[in-house]
Amino acid sequence: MVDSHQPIVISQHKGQTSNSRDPRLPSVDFPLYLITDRKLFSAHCIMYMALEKILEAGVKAIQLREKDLSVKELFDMAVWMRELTREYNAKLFINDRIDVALSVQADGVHLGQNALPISAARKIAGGKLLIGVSTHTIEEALEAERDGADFITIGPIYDTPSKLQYGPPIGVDTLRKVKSRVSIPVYAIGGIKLERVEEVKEASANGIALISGILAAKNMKETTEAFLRLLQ
Ligand code: TZP
Repeated sequence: MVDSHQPIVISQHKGQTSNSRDPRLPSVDFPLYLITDRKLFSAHCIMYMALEKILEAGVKAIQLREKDLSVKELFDMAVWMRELTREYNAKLFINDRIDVALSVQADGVHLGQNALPISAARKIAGGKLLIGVSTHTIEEALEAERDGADFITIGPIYDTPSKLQYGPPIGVDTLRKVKSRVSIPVYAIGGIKLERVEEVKEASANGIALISGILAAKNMKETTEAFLRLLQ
């Protein structure tokens, strides 16, 4: 099969621990990576209020992931989220849309498997954006590192209604294998609740990424604090 991306591939950007990592990029230093899902809230303003509580509790990285919004709606939400995250000195990532990420001066873009290739995203973003990549298999994880991702999420580790389309959970053994084969930071994702943090830590994850573990919790602030304590 002809690789239609070949002509625009730029020089390889090595991963987080490589010497050739762009020095302009901030470090990937957050243990907890919160991902939005506005459908868990009755209105946008309720989600912003919840996010403020979560930021108050100490979350230092949020990914705006609202795949079904128009680009205009996503941009408006991203502007809000940039103000909010900046106030709490937290990093903001935008899912897939590098144009939106650059236009609101987000800290990074998070690419799904159907997004722009990492090399193209790097070409556009230069040293302005961290690049996170969603992976679901060992092969995807290796490829993301090879192509220059700054960090990856791998999952779903456990069963989660949030991601049924990726089939059965891959389990902590796959997480452990990925950790032994890549050197960029790896975030475990999918069905992670408080009682599973220990197991994920034992499998050497650098951190966890989640939606419902916090956004569907009764007390989001206390739950966030509990996650952060366990991740210390
Ligand atoms: N990627 C793999 S699983 C998942 C994503 C975005 C959903 C995670 O949601 P939850 O509610 O934390 O299981």
